[in-house]
Amino acid sequence: MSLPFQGLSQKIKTQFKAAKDSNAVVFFDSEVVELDDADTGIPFEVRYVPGLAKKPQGDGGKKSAGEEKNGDERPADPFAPPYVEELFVAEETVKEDEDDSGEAFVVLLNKFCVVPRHALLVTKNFARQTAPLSPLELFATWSIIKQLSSREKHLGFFNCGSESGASQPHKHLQFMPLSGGVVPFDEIIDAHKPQNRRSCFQLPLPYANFTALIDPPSAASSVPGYMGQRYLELLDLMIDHRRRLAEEDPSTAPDGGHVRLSELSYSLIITPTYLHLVPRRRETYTTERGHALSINALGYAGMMLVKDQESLEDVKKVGVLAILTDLGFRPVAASDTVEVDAIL
Ligand code: B4P
Repeated sequence: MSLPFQGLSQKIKTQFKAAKDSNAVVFFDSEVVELDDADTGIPFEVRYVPGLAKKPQGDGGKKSAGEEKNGDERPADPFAPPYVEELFVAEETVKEDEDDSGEAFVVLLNKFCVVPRHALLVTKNFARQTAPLSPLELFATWSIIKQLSSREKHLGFFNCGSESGASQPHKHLQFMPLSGGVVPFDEIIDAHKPQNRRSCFQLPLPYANFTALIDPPSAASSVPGYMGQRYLELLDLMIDHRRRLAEEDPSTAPDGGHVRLSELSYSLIITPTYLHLVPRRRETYTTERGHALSINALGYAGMMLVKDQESLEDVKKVGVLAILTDLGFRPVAASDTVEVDAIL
């Protein structure tokens, strides 16, 4: 069995060029500022995108801002068929094995694009963005990132929950090429990987975070189950962390006192070699001069986005790590390595 979405790299390239030329993709010019963190050595980058300040909030963009509505005034779902032809790249039903009916996915270009060839994997049928990822969703995303990265390094991400920065409720994962060829977190993750590569681990950072290395089995049919298992281990650590945090500090307990997965927000980063999950306390950071910065999973991959010059100056002053810390939860475990032996 081969990996799904073969030949995607060329399709995205061709489609992106045509969509940009026809203005089906709204492309925003940007400038990248490197902001290395002195203590951790993480080479954070801040992308300054002045044009995005003019993008209407909540624009699903299927037609123009707010133009297309359902009868009940909900904005239309931009990831539901029929697809905008210029943004459509590929469609495939991904299966675990030949007997499996599988799950259908569509790859679309990101309509509001800051990095060329930023694309989305969306479920063909509506699924909620707050639902946990299925093994096939993870497998499809990981397969795409792995294939695309053989030409140009790519990163995948998933914004889950009300505090994660997600603005679309239809389930979607995103992937984009890395302009610098590295994820700012690659080095610190490599430096702290445990001897037992099966153990999930926490990086020594001021906010809770959990990483699982990916060493997939050689048989492609076993990869979905393997990916699902690694992800479940991270979810398990996140739930356990929230429970222990609430025991220590009841003010951090979710409403109603019970930790429910469907109510937790988190940022998930997916690369060919690891999954990195950060539980989210808040979506938005307010800068010294009162600008609201919505930080999605890319922030926790070390790539932050600002839409105005004052915010850029404020981020430089306070530092990216301080912002990520403010929007995450404090870590509970004293040790930087957490053993997970439970099979969920
Ligand atoms: P979500 O999971 O809902 O949220 P998001 O990535 O944070 O993007 P958001 O929509 O909140 O935009 P923002 O101004 O913060 O993702 C939905 C995705 O669907 C987005 O990529 C969106 O652009 C895309 N989309 C919406 N309508 C669409 C349509 N009709 N057809 C196809 N795609 C559609 O950020 C603007 C952009 O900058 C986003 O793409 C975001 O991912 C990206 N970005 C954020 N931080 C970045 C960084 N550090 N570097 C590069 N890009 C960055």
